[in-house]
Amino acid sequence: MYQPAITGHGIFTPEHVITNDELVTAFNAYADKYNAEHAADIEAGKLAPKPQSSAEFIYNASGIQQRYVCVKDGILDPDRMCPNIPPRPDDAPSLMAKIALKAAEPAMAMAGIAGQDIDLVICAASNMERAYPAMAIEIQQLLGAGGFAFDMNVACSSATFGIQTAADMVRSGSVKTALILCPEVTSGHLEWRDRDCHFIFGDVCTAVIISRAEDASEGHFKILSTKCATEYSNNIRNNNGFLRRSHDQMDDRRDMQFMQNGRKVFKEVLPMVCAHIADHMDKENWSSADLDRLWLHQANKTMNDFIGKKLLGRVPEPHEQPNILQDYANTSSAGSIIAFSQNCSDLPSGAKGVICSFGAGYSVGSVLIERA
Ligand code: CO8
Repeated sequence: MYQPAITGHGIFTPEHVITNDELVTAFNAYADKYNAEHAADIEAGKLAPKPQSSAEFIYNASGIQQRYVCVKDGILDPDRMCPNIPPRPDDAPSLMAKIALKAAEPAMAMAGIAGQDIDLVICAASNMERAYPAMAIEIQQLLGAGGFAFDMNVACSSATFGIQTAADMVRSGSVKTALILCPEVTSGHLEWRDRDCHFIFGDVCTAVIISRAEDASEGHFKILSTKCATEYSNNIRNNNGFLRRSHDQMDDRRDMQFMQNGRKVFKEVLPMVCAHIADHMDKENWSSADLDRLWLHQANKTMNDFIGKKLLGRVPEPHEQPNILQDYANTSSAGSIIAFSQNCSDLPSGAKGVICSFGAGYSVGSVLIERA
């Protein structure tokens, strides 16, 4: 058995920013247009008018101030309301592979490895650009990596489930060096025409390298323990699947994009996550005093504040439970890894922390780490 460790990590942040104000201005123009076009049906009570969105509501309800997107063109156009991403020919790298390479680069530099040193690539994200061949195999080829590669989708929990999968393989010796990528082009499956969710997501890609601690340079993070759990729920759902054509459902239906009952998710997932992390720490004989840092999934600031307080038994200092969602919004599987990557270099040897992601499924994954 080998000791698995996080030996490299990196983030690719897209260049385009959309602030809450920009988003709300575009949404409200779309809503006004929709209401004018459907005035007769709205007047007759056959259709509900589209209500206005509000930047103040967005910040107060979520803590989000802005989000990054791979392609801004189209999203703020009241006649389109989704990104204008041209299709790519089959012999050109896919968008997810392109951003994955950009996140892999700094992670590999930190780990001091080249593509050929990697023998497992996992593409772990909440949606894949195509059904097959696997995105991960395309990335494996572009990196010149060996071994094998596969995709996995556990929505917002994909990163921690990917880390557990890779860490177990490194521990057993079946894999020496794994790269876990979370390329999230959430802008492609977000319903920008729905004020309940149009503000929630942003695009990004994260990369984590897991290798044997014995081969790693100073400053790596030993993966001491991982724990994943799932519990079926329809409260976060996207019905866009391969049976669409067979169901005669090729029209632009609402349920072909992200849908959620946010209030229910909030109420049901919060206790699940608190209990999950507490049980995991308990199992490893960690008390709250052992915990130096919490890198939580980035969906909602109030949610994270609650979890931090529950686990530490007091209000955490900002550096103990760093949030990044004010800048990135919810980036699905990537959020906890961005929080980790941007807020771990100051930790001294022996410091302990938990990376935790949670979301659709429901799913929750936690990773207990210690700085070498
Ligand atoms: N502007 C103004 N008012 C608004 C807006 C808006 N933009 N949106 C909603 N309102 C209104 C509502 O209509 C409602 O009005 P009323 O009281 O008259 O009915 C009122 O504001 C309150 O609405 P909510 O109850 O919905 O507001 P909340 O306080 O619950 O906040 C949140 C909404 C922020 C969504 C909150 O519920 C939340 O964060 N919940 C947790 C969600 C969560 O963690 N989800 C995880 C999903 S991510 C995941 O698993 C990955 C999925 C795959 C990725 C998909 C990528 C696209």
